[in-house]
Amino acid sequence: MTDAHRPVFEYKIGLLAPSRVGKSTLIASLLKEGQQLLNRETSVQLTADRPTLNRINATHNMVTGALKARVFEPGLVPSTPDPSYFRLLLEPRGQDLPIRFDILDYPGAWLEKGGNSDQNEQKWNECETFLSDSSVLIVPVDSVLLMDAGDTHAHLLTAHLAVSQIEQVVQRWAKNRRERPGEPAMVIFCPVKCETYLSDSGSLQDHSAQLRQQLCDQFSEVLETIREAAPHASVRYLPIDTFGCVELVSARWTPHADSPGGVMLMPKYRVRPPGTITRKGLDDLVSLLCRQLVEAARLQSQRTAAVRRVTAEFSRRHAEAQEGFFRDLWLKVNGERRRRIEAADGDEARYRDAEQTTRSLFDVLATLAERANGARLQHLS
Ligand SMILES: Nc1nc2c(ncn2[C@@H]2O[C@H](COP(=O)(O)OP(=O)(O)OP(=O)(O)O)[C@@H](O)[C@H]2O)c(=O)[nH]1
Ligand SMILES: [Mg+2]
Repeated sequence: MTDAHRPVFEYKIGLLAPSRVGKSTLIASLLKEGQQLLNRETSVQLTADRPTLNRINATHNMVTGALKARVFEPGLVPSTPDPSYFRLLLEPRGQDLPIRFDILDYPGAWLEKGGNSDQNEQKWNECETFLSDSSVLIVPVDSVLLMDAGDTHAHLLTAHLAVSQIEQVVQRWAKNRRERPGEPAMVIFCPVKCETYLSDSGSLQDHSAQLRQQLCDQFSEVLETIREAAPHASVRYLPIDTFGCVELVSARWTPHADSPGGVMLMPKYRVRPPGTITRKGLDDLVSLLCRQLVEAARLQSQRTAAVRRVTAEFSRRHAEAQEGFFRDLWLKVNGERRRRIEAADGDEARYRDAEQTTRSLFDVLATLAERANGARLQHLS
């Protein structure tokens, strides 16, 4: 979106996952990791507004405190009660060129049950609109469900992963993206809680291929929907450890009235000493998001510059047009010629501003591109 004089770059990032998968934890970790990574390695900084910081710090303190005390309960972070927006700003240092991205967090139960109640239905509709308008969709997937559901409960997996509900939102998103081909379109499947399955997290066994295969099998319809409805969309796979220092001890199905089949898979974790968070994959997620959104901003700025160039050329021609001796004299006397020249100068300055913005964004992109991706980040199509 661009106002008449100043570029405003705003993007939406949607998360798609049922309850208790790890959306809120992922958002909190994203800012923490983003600040560390970008502030350390690039000329770009990531900031957040005060309410966003407060919420993120609250989640972070709760989790780090528990890990230090070597306690890790799945119910540690309370379920999100209401939708909330996290506002992050990506700013090239020393330049007034903010790129804003809004991330929506909402109670995952609403995705499962379309708002869960009559009074929440309207709020859920707003969430759905945000999700379908998002430039990037992140789909966090519970790795324990993928890998440790067991044969007797395998038939419940699709329902517990909310595949059909995710597919519905993705379908609407893909249609929107197809109608706006100049805008970014990316879906990132992020298995979370995968510390136990990947050897780079300290696990003794490497189940990375199995994890990816399970995800592709379970989400095959969603992948197909994206391929058909938005073939230009980029689809990535990136397993993420938001804590890294925990290890699955057991996962048991326990009775739970509200869940599909009346049961829920309850994981039990052990904290690996010294209980310090060692995130994996989040640095790649931050880089990927930043690159995608800065590139989108650059293209947007380039389009603005192209439009402004045409306007500036037209204004200049209009300002300098010879319209005959008496008419030219009249234009000079009544000040119209001067007004036209001033308008042409203004249009030219706006064109140069847009050109400068495009160049600056290109420089930012070059800095971000210097960072090599980790081995976890893969293409899914
Ligand atoms: N082991 C492990 N646990 C995680 C990870 N991410 C989240 N969790 C835990 O999973 C539980 C649910 O995380 P939340 O972030 O609250 O999940 P949510 O998707 O926001 O849930 P709702 O708010 O109900 O929609 C919490 O106890 C987290 O500590 C991860 O990468 N690894
Ligand atoms: Mg939540």
